[in-house]
Formats: sequence, structure tokens, C-alpha cells
Amino acid sequence: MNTKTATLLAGAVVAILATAVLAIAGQQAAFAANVDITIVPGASTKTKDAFSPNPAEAHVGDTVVWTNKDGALHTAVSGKDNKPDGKFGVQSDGQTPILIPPGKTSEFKPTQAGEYDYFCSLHPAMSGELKVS
Ligand SMILES: [Cu+2]
Repeated sequence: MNTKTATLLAGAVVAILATAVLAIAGQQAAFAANVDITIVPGASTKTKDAFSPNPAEAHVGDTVVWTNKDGALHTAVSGKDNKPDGKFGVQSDGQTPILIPPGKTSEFKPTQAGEYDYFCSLHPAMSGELKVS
């Protein structure tokens, strides 16, 4: 084997390894998905149909993203009956809702499986459920 052949072979091995590493990295990225929930137009006067899909399903490690497609301010606060339980949708004090202006988003990355109820603190009839497995 001359030097030129050896260099070409080494280059080919590096290219194959790089491709394998990229493929593995791509697969790992695919495991954590975005789960999109829409706050639908006219949500202020809706109930369980204010959020779509409802219930929504996610896995631990996913990023759940609420997008406000209505023209009014809304929130997506974990808890039930207008009582925040502090799991998501509130500021670090555990009570103050995070506002989602029209066209904006709010995110939650679940770290534990479970069924999470949530609601809009400005329109408590708006209620949803997030199932995390
Ligand atoms: Cu609302």
C-alpha cells in the first residue's frame, strides 16, 4: 500500500465514522419531541375545546408548547378548579400565572409521567389535560 492509498483509506474511515456519529446524534434528537397544543381562536368562551388537542399526550423529556392563536391573553396553568398546583404555567412563586399573549408560546418539559390537569387562570372554564408517559 503506498502513502496515497493509505491517506485515501484513512479519509474514508473518518468519513464513515463521522456519518455514524451524526446518525446516532440524529436518533437521540428524535426521541425528545415537541408536543404542540393550540389555544384556539375564540378560546375565551370555550371550555375543553379551548385547547387542541385535548387531552394531549407527551413523553418525559418532550417539550410541550402551548401556542396562543387567539386574539386575547391566556394562560396554561397546571392544577384544577382555578387552583394552581405549581407544576407548570406559573412563575417561581408557584402561584403567579405566566401570561401567553396572542401569537406567543409557553413551554413545559415534563420530568415525571402522570396526568396533568391545567386551565386558563383568566378564563377558568378553559380546561385541558396533558398525559405524560
Ligand atoms: Cu384564557
